[in-house]
Amino acid sequence: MSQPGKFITLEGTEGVGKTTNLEFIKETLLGRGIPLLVTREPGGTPLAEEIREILLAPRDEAVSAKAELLLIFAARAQHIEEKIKPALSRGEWVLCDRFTDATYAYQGYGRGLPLDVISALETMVQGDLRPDLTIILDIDVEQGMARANARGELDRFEREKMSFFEEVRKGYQLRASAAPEIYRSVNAGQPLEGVQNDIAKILAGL
Ligand code: T5A
Repeated sequence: MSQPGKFITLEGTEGVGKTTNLEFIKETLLGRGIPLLVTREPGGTPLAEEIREILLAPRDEAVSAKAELLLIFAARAQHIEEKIKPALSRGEWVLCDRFTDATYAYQGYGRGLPLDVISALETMVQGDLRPDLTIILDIDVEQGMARANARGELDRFEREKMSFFEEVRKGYQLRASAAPEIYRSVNAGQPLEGVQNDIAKILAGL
């Protein structure tokens, strides 16, 4: 999609430090005078945030992987129409905490749903909207989960088995290696200063 503003997404498995580094990216871009909208998925608008609550709440009823996938794309459709597209057309850059790569990684590689179904929904919901840059924070799954556990109560996704997150991580790595012109992978297992130095170099290149 040709748009005046750039669309940047941040991805990774649990406890990888997205929230921490999102703030760093935001400060770096604002420091350069770039008009910026910071948002997240699932969520980003009141309706999409309600869907997020449904998705993340631990519950006794098993959640069908297909229901999960459709809820995620329902939230995304709302988010794109109401928030992301208007910001890009105003010339703002959009920095989004997770986007469709998370769907490929979690619902595709993690849950085992067909990637071509996800791709069809992606086309229906997004048209030709795709990120200009996706930074994938990569970390050993156990190290990431140790960080997530230390933070407190776990949401419905964080209660999954380690093998689930190994698949999710593999999914991110496969997507990153298939399109190196869009994806940049950062070793998130190193001390924060090192992570942020690597991110700063990527942003400078942009
Ligand atoms: N989901 C989402 C899907 O299944 N499909 C989809 O399509 C989408 C969009 C919620 C869930 O939704 C699922 C995936 C998710 O499970 P979320 O809230 O973005 O999405 O996911 P979380 O991974 O839970 O995100 P968080 O923001 O809660 O965690 P972060 O960002 O990974 O981690 P953060 O920054 O809070 O850091 C964790 C801890 O580590 C420390 C921090 O201080 C913090 O205490 N830390 C470090 N410590 C040492 N060294 C470093 N380098 C550190 N970096 C951070």
